[in-house]
Amino acid sequence: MASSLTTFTDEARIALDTLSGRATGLFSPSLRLGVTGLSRAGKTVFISALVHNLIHGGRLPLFEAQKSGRIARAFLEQQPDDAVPRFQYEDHIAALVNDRAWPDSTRAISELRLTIEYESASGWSRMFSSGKLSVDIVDYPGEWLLDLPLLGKSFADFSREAFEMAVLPVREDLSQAWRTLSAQIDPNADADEMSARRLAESFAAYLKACKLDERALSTLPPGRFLMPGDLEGSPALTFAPLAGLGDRRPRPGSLHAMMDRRYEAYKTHVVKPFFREHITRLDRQIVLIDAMQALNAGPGAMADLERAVTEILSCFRPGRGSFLTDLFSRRIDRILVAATKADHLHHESHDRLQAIVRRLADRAVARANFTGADVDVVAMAAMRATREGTVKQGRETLPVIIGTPIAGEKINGETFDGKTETAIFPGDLPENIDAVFDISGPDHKQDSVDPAIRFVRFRPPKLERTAEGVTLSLPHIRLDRALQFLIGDHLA
Ligand SMILES: Nc1nc2c(ncn2[C@@H]2O[C@H](COP(=O)(O)OP(=O)(O)OP(=O)(O)O)[C@@H](O)[C@H]2O)c(=O)[nH]1
Ligand SMILES: [Mg+2]
Repeated sequence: MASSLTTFTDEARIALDTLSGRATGLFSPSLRLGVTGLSRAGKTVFISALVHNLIHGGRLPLFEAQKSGRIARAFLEQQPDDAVPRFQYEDHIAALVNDRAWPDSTRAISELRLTIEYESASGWSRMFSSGKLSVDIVDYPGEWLLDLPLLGKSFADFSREAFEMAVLPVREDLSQAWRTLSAQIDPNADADEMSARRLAESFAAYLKACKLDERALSTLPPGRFLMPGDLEGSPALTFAPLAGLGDRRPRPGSLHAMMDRRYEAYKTHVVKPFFREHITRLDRQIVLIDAMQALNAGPGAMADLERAVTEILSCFRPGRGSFLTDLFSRRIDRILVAATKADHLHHESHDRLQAIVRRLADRAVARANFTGADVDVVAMAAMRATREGTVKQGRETLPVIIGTPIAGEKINGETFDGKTETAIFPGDLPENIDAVFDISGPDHKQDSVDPAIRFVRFRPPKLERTAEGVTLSLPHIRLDRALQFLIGDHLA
């Protein structure tokens, strides 16, 4: 009797907490926005530009609340999660604005709370809402997300797939050293730390080589082998797939048993907590992709990118029967797949880039075990590093983009010094989208076919300043469209 009474009061208290939590939520609603993408996709620049444009009232004509003057102010507040590193907004903006340098690579998760005070468009909503929305922006590596499918795989499955992927033509040479080492080691031999470490290091070196390869291969798990965060060197990261395991159960004390246990530890202590604590709490998600780099590298790289996007999408809204479904506490209802760096193309090609991303996303949605979220696409530049112009060549007038290439960048044998503004004819994206995806067509890097687009990296733009020395808003392409899709409806 007594114990059931305690249970009752506990439950009541929890229910009450939830209720009051809801009530506070009502007065200051929050929206968790996940920002992901493989490394160098443009996450840090996107978040910095988004926050700067909102705080400083940047030019955002497609962001309805801003355009109609309903945003009173936007400001940074303390983030709700004390254990997650803060997104270092001020440092990134200082690099972009003062040094005209791109921010450093960020290798782990971070978070920032941006609060927007606004006036509702309708009188009805004005009466019932606080006119305040906190957006919790969470930046995390896409590589970590690609680990989620591991939750449904045994060590034997993981090993088999790793070896299958390793002998694909695009990876065969890169995986050679690891496969050779692996062939010399007997999984059934006694466990020994040195063999485990040598295998793990060799396997990680192969994954890193894929990442650096100019064929722009996207990523294979485990993601922490590429982005260890603070786990570098821990036993949960000291494992590697083993060859020829079949369905054999590991002999206790063997290398096989040791690797199997560490793989399971990786899932339990790394993958699952990350998914539960971060992914399942998201409301909205943007997936940034570096389509420019993949396009430049050819259809093989596009296919690889498509595979990565498929896997990423299937993690967000797992369909019925997926082992991931049970873990979700909230539902992501909108996902934006965004190709950044559109400022490398003349605006005439922006719609083509967007059409290519749409095709990629559609195919990924169709293939992923995925239900129920709105997926939209955009070709954008979070920070526009170029302007447009024309150059006369004989009788022809060519559309060009003008910017300052980063020191050391090369085009047609010319090396840039990082100071000189240069006009570049970027080339056009093909009108026929199929060509971009056609794996049987020429792969630019393998044949010596000229790439469709010429790709140099530019420095961030020189910003105009007012007479008082205040920098004007950061230039962008379609950042406002992205914002409208991601948070616009919450400010209606
Ligand atoms: N021209 C142009 N370049 C961009 C833009 N966004 C990102 N870049 C380039 O892409 C690089 C990577 O951008 P980041 O924002 O640091 O990418 P990230 O996804 O945070 O990368 P990691 O932190 O390494 O995972 C930058 O250093 C720039 O060279 C953009 O809008 N325009
Ligand atoms: Mg980053």
